[in-house]
Amino acid sequence: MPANLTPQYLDADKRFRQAKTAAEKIGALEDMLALIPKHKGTEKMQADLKRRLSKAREEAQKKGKAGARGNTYHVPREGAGQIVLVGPPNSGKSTLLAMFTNALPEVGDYPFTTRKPLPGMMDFENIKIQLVDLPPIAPEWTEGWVFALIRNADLVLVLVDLASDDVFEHVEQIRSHLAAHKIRLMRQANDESPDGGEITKRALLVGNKEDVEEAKERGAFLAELYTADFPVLTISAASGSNLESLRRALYNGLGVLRVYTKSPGKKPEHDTPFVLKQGSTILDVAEAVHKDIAASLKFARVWGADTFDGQRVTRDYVVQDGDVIELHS
Ligand SMILES: Nc1nc2c(ncn2[C@@H]2O[C@H](COP(=O)(O)OP(=O)(O)OP(=O)(O)O)[C@@H](O)[C@H]2O)c(=O)[nH]1
Ligand SMILES: [Mg+2]
Repeated sequence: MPANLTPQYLDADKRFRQAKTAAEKIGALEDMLALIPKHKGTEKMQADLKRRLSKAREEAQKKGKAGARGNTYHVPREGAGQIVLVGPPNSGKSTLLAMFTNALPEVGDYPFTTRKPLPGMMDFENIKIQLVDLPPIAPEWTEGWVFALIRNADLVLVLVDLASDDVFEHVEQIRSHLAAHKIRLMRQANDESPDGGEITKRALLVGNKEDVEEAKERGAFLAELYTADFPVLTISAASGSNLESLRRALYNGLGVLRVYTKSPGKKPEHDTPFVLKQGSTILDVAEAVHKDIAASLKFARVWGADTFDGQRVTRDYVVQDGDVIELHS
């Protein structure tokens, strides 16, 4: 089976071969592992990458803690998707993480409070979504591993500070800073169409601190300027205003859907949805349940918005959010 390696993967592979420091090597390997197409034909390569990554990490550790730490971090994905909090210093990223999750980040009234990534799990209805707080993106200095984590995420939440006069400049700085690291933020990402190694990432633009008096007008202007490029929201992480809209917007931004399985004659498992990418088929659902079920799948019955109750469909039927599915093998 051909591996069908994408240009992004090949770009990461090139970065690995050109890497001079342990941190660069680890970052490139992490990207390769994230970008390699996940199918049977690449299983050996995936295993090989994992082995090389753990060896590179071990070597970095051996070279002394000071050298190894601070160079690279990896946050394993959990839940329905991974969303990174990206913004200029002091915009309220850590405050937002503390509001949405049980994580206890340090919050400070000064820039560069956050030094390393901190994940937390946010509830959304019957699923959990992972948020990852990051150090700020600043023209002066941002460590390379921050970009590796952004590349690896499913959605980028750009959080800017509406209490700052420079809020519009900050949006542009972040976009150009990420572009310099070959990450382009878009409303809808297309993983398959990189230009010169550039990857596109789904993003949401959020103006924080709308409780501050001068922030109101800036918030309206932010929406006017950027709605063509991203979904734009304004919130106050500290006072909690508009956070429920943001929670939903984050779920929508992930580009996923929830389906429920049931056995014949039984009720659907409404507490435990399967979370899949939009555009997934019955076969993808079966694979998520168990590969043996996928292998022997004959047809399915669907109860959903686009079907009549219990409609019989084939394995390539594209499922919709909320569908209840009975797999027959
Ligand atoms: N008025 C107001 N202040 C806020 C709001 N959200 C955060 N702050 C304050 O803004 C300051 C910075 O908050 P943090 O959450 O530490 O900001 P950060 O983006 O994580 O900062 P770095 O880690 O330095 O990048 C703190 O003093 C917060 O209390 C808000 O909605 N309204
Ligand atoms: Mg912080």
